[in-house]
Amino acid sequence: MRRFCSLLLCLALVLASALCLSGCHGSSDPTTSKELFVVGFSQVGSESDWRLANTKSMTETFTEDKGYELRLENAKQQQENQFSAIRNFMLEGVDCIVIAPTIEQGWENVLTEVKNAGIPVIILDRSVSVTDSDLFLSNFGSDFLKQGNKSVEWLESQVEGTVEEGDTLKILHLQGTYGATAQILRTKAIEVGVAKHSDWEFAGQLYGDFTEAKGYEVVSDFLRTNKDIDVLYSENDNMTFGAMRAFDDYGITYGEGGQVKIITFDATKKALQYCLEGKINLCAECNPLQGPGVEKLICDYRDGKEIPKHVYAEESIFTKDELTQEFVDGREY
Ligand code: GZL
Repeated sequence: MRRFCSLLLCLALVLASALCLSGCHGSSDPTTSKELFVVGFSQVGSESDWRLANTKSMTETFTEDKGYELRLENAKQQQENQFSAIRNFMLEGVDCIVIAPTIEQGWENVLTEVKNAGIPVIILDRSVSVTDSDLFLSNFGSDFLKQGNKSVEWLESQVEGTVEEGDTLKILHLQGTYGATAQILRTKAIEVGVAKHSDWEFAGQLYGDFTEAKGYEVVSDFLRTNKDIDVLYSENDNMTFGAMRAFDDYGITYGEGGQVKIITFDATKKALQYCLEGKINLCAECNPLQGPGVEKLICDYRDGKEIPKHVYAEESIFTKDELTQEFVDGREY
């Protein structure tokens, strides 16, 4: 009997050390860990070039040869679809759930269910508004307020002393999905800027839902009755591309030397190319290449390391002066 217990103890020690050594399957030799680490990923949708690049970054990171199975669910920008996907992930018993939330509100119940199921959650890109921050491991995303503030500071530097006495700087504001962190904080930055400058005003604040089609639709409708615009502040590149088409329809010039200065967010390759060509004045970068950062959080979690509650991507703003064709051609998204 004693020999049997000793054997059991040895087996337990061997198993424990094997588990410690395996660490994160992403870094271990997949041939030694037959079991794949299953990641359930609830993605906002496929509304923009940024989103497609974000999804690509995740699918290229969580691959089977690195020991992962990625289960991707596209919510088509509907939060209810995310709730269904997340509850299915729970029933399937995934090892981790990654959520790119459509909007900030409404997450308490489903995240509490996931927590009670003992499944770790990482919030990606935007944020969730919950009272208990233990409902998720970490939020890997962007500092949207910083993006907005840097853009407003640039606008201040461009227009200071140029607005004639008694006139105002007329800003057309294209907003993304209402309630999304990117919309909330990019809107906050420009609204604070308008409140700070008595000679700035909104020509209009239009809902573009982060899509090119909606951006074209609402700006075209607006231009039917109002063409007195000095600045377009557009909360993502795809809405900007739609607005540019609408400006073209009405013969309104934009960019360098044009009637309308264009500020846009994401800094996708297409927007940077327009910036290099002088058609867009400022691109505020929002980095979608978040897969590797999410994998590191998962690896650290599985290795028992401390996980930061917020991780922000490094981002810049670009004008024509900072760009070269080589730089734009070399961009990943
Ligand atoms: C920003 C992201 C936004 C992008 C849009 O991190 O949430 O959603 O700016 C995308 O292009 O639709």
